[in-house]
Amino acid sequence: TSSWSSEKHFGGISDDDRIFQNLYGRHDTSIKGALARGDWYRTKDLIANGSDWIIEQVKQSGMRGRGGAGFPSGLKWSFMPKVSDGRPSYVVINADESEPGTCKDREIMRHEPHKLIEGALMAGVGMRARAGYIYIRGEFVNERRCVQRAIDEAYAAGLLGSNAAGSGYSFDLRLHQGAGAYICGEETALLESLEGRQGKPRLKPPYPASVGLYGCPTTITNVETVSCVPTILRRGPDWFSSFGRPNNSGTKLFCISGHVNRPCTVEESMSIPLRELIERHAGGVRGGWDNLLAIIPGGSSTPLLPKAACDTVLMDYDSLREQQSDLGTAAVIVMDKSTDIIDAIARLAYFYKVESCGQCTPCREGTGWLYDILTRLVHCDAKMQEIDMLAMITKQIQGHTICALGDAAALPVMGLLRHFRPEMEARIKSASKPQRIAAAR
Ligand code: L3W
Ligand code: SF4
Repeated sequence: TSSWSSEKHFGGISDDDRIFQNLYGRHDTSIKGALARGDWYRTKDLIANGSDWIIEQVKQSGMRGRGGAGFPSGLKWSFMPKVSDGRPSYVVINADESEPGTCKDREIMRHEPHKLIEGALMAGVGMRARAGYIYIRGEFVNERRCVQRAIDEAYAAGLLGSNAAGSGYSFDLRLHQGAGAYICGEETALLESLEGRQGKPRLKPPYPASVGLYGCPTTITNVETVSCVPTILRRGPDWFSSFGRPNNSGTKLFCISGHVNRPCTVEESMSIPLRELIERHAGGVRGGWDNLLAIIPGGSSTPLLPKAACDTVLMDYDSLREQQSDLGTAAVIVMDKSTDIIDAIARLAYFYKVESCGQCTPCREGTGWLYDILTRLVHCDAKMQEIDMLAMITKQIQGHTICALGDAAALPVMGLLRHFRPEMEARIKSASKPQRIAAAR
């Protein structure tokens, strides 16, 4: 089923190899504690190696963007202009973490904010940016306080602003709070929102590296991605790429929720087997592995996997794509046999319907149709031909919209059709009503 070698072991990294030493906030989160853990250590010397060196190190590490798309980070950052045409360049940190199941960036902002800020400075120098903005999710009130406190501490210590960290480089960092819209996590909607308009995605190209914030070259990059950079520069790209498989390198934060004994967010090696991840860190599936029904492996936008696939799949881009799913944000949502799987996917369809910005007809109308049909199915009120209609709607949405939200709405339904069609047909044939009816709506 998968191309991985059973002789190679990808899981169980040592504490020393964890980038996020204070992920659970057991130690001092202030600058004093951060300095004691090695943050901001000889930052000036690392910056002195120059912009090209920073980007090259990130490229060599093989790190892929941790916000969901998995685009190679060093390559993306290298799209920024090396010589200014008169416009300033900006780096924007996407802290709008809203993907259902995803709760990793918030742990960094709560407990390791100095990794984020030091990483923002290094990314800023690498991309020759004059300033950085952190766009934080509206609901993250406590996280905003944590990050703002850390920014204030960094300014007071001379680590940001003119001559940041004694490097001779000037870099300002500002925090901006969103208003609670999922779509503002899409990079161009985020820019619109940052500029003071409604968060509606822009057509790409032009990509933000050419025309971004205020019409200037901009790179939008995820909190976890940026926060890994100081450690990559200190320990070297080879250290980072020694974890996981080629094309899937590094350590990674995984968020494990749902029907497990101990839900958690944990840093592990990329390519760890999914089963090992759950059993080692989340106390296993409630009622044992045999009680597993399905898992959404990478946040709500990634298609679910039935138990048989979960037995063997590795938690990386390539292995999950072989199973027609994706690593996404590495948010693992576990569902045991007590789950009404149709109801669960109907609930996600409701989320995308509500969060669609409404610009594109296939997304605006299609997300509503997906939700309506799935809801009828949950209530045993659907007709058999509506199952094919669901499939048709997903095809009409996918690839026909301005941004990835349309695809994200279609993919979970496609996963349901792929793996649970017999259950959908049985629901229609069944005369009895289901026990559980979507309570949250
Ligand atoms: C210059 C090119 N830049 C691509 C850049 C592009 C962007 C990045 C990835 O995210 C994913 C989706 C879900 N020249 C370029 C270029 N770029 N080609 O590379 O781009 P792309 O288009 O592959 O993806 P995207 O639209 O940035 C969509 C996932 O996000 N998702 C999850 C969201 C998660 C959260 C959260 O809570 N953290 O919101 C939702 O759809 O998996 O694959 O920077 O500019 N030729
Ligand atoms: Fe808006 Fe949906 Fe179109 Fe994205 S795909 S721009 S969310 S209507």
